[in-house]
Amino acid sequence: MLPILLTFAIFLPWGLSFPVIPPTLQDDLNFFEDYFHRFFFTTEESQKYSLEDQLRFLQHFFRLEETGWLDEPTKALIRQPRCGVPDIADYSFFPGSPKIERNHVTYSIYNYPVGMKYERVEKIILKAVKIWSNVTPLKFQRVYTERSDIEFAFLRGGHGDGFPFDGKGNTLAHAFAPNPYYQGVVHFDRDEEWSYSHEGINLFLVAVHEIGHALGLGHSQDPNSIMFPTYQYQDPKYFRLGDDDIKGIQTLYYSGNKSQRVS
Ligand code: TQI
Ligand code: CA
Ligand code: ZN
Ligand code: ZN
Repeated sequence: MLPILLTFAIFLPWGLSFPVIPPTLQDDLNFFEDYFHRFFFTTEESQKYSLEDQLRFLQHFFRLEETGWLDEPTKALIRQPRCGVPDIADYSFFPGSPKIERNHVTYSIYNYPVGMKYERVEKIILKAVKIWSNVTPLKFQRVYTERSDIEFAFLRGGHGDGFPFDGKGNTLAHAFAPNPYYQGVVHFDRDEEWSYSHEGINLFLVAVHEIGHALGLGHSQDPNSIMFPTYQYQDPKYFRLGDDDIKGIQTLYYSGNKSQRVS
């Protein structure tokens, strides 16, 4: 009899303080899903992936250990305060508002897409970084060394970073959020039909969008923003950032204080 009583005595307090489904877990999962839709895929897109895959995606993206679990470091990351930006703003940042911590930013170009002259690709990337340096304290410099702050590359299929490209169509490119420990990258899917014009996919427009990500901007809800998550052709000759893009990037880079603490 004694062992049974003992078991009871030990488990009773636990039974009282933890209901069958811990409400905090459900909260955390809901929070994660909202968060994921906000920063990564749309609700529709994420139905293609299991929760575990989404967690791995997020963990890879932020260079956390890829457990596929909503573990403590991951919970801490998604619960990080989202700076003091009011909800009326359409732009978004990555959690913790990471940004490039130097004003002098070097970039390199690893290779070029098929069918485009390299001089023109160089000009397009230069023009795309200028779009952002015009409205920030950042100065970009093209370098030919292996170590650069941002590397541009045109890669096909699986290319070693855990985010394989998918052939012509669908995913066009990706960029990682700024991280003090890793080189920034902007990868373009080599299988896309990259172009200077309205045919195929306009390289300049996608480059501006991806550089926005590489500098720390997430997607914007404002359809006039280049960070809006759908591709819409416009003539690069007359391209201007949306007001929302400018507000977003300036909030990030003119915040004065390095550490973006919220009261
Ligand atoms: N590539 C996605 C993108 O850059 C990858 C991605 C999804 C992403 N969510 C992210 C990257 C959050 C950083 C942060 O948006 S994409 C467009 C647009 C893509 C899409 O291939 O779908 C552009 C790449 F906006 F046109 F839809 C570039 Cl411009
Ligand atoms: Ca593709
Ligand atoms: Zn990649
Ligand atoms: Zn994007």
